[in-house]
Amino acid sequence: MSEQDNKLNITRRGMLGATATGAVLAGTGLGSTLMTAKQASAAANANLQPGELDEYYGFWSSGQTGELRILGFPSMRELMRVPVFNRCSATGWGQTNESLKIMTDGLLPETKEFLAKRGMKTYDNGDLHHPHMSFTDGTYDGRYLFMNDKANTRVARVRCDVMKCDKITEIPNAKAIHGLRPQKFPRTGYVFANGEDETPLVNDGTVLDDPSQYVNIFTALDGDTMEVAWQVIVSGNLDNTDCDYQGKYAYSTSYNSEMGMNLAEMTENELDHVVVFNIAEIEAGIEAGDYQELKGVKVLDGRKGQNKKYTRYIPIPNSPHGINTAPDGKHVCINGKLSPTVSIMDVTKLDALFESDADPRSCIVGEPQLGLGPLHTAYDGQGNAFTTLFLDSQIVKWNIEDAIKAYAGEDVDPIISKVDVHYQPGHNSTTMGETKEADGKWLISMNKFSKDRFLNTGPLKPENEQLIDISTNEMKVVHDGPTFAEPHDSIMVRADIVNPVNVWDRADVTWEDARKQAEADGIDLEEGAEEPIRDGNKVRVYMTSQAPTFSLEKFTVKQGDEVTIYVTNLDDVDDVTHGFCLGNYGIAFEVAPMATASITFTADRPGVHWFYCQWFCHALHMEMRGRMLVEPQGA
Ligand code: RUQ
Ligand code: CUA
Repeated sequence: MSEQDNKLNITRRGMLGATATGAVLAGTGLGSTLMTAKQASAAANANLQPGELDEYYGFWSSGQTGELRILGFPSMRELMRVPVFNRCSATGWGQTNESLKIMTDGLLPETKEFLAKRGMKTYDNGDLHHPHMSFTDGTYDGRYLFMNDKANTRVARVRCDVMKCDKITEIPNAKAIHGLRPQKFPRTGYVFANGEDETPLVNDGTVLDDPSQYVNIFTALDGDTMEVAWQVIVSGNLDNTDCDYQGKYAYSTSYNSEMGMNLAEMTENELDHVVVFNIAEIEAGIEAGDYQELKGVKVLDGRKGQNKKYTRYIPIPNSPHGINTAPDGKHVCINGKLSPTVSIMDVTKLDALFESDADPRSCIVGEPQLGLGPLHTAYDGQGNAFTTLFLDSQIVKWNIEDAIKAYAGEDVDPIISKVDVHYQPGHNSTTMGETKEADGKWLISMNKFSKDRFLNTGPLKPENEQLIDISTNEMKVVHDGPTFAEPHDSIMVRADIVNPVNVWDRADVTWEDARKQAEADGIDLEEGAEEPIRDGNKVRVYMTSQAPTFSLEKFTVKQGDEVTIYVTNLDDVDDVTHGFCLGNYGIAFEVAPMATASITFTADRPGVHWFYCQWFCHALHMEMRGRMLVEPQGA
């Protein structure tokens, strides 16, 4: 954004009767009587009438549940759960051949071996913190969503056309992928991912207590292929990450610059840092061969004291957490966590750090004191920032330019207003707030505790996500939304950007393996086969579904056969999803309109076994069933 635009924003903000007045009004409680017509109408459209559609899609993480959630926003109605790192009983995710291929293809060979010894094909848990959409030219483009798994060091991608996960990549060399952001400009491009836990560079069990051999790893994936593009070794634990609107830099907060192994050691220093990654220099370093190859990845050394142009370390008060680039394309807020401050970094001053070795703190242009426990900052696109205060249980609205002026010595208070939230907020997000199209309408405060806000559910309580109208200076909580474990982060995307299909395309790659196998068997997936195809002790059953019947009402296999069942849903109709559930075999999966899904299992229980459609599809849904006969061995 140009200087001029900034001035315009200040003027507009001035006209809304901002800063000092706003703070005074909020302080005296008078602000609450000043609900404008605009605010009243904004609050109204959070309560949609039956049949009305939301203005935004909300994409929610689910923490240790391991799935992605889709909400209608601002109504906060949960629309869908997309299984990613977890096992899903409804859809068969983690059980069908198609989902297992996605879940296992990107695992490291050593992980596959480790899991196989435990009788597992893939992990069935994950810890999904940060969902973010792909960008083109600084705003969401509706192609993909990317997300991290802190528990098992993976990054996943969800296709926005069908809202299903299509790639999961385990990140080698790093441990515990936490912060994650897609490149904003010119497009995604890279997906940046932080390794949070430090481990010995060669982690073979021979090193425990020698901190000098521990490293942390920053990873860039190629968002198109989901392969690791390069990695950089850094000093300190990487926490959250973001990148600029110019395509030049990514940056990560880093705590534990001490590389300590316990709490006392980790919080010893007064200053931790933000690591700035120079993308062009890193690409040049790879070109020049300045890397070591570790587990098939080109790894550059960007540690402190290496004096390479790959990284710079900017001192920031103790243990910074969230890092968020403002829609002005210029400022980045680094949230203090243990410090009551947010440090404002000016990205236009980063070139000097790399070119002339300027003082690393020279890019810090503001450091307002906002309250206790600042964790994450969101934006309204009008020059204002909204920061969560974990310890104060508040959101603080403040003005970026005023904070910069105050840092330069002017007598201005950047704080506009504060609102209480219930309780202990972590992330917050605003509508379109992490893009250059931030629109300043809504903010969600994602609170870690709900205590007394809902009917008691026993010792385990839901979290509480509070919808806040930010269309005026006086922020107003308009809705409480309880959620199950444990959304960390969310994005709100204008509905016109997201355009999923209603029916699968038969040419989709998801069931490519099934199509090839059918071709080899001389079968058309859309027709199915009247009899199972036998190939030694491997048996393949091809059936179709069309409400309210499966094409096979019965089939026979032998005890001990390895059976693969393919179901192709021929219902070319919106919302006519069928399912396939094989009783007492622990098998169930979804087959959406025009999709193929399959499963492979050993038929080791003799007898008659009913299979049924487990997705309500028709008045005769209960009758949509059939039998598998497993003949006993030796019969
Ligand atoms: S982090 S509560 Cu996992 Cu996003 Cu800040
Ligand atoms: Cu098909 Cu229920």
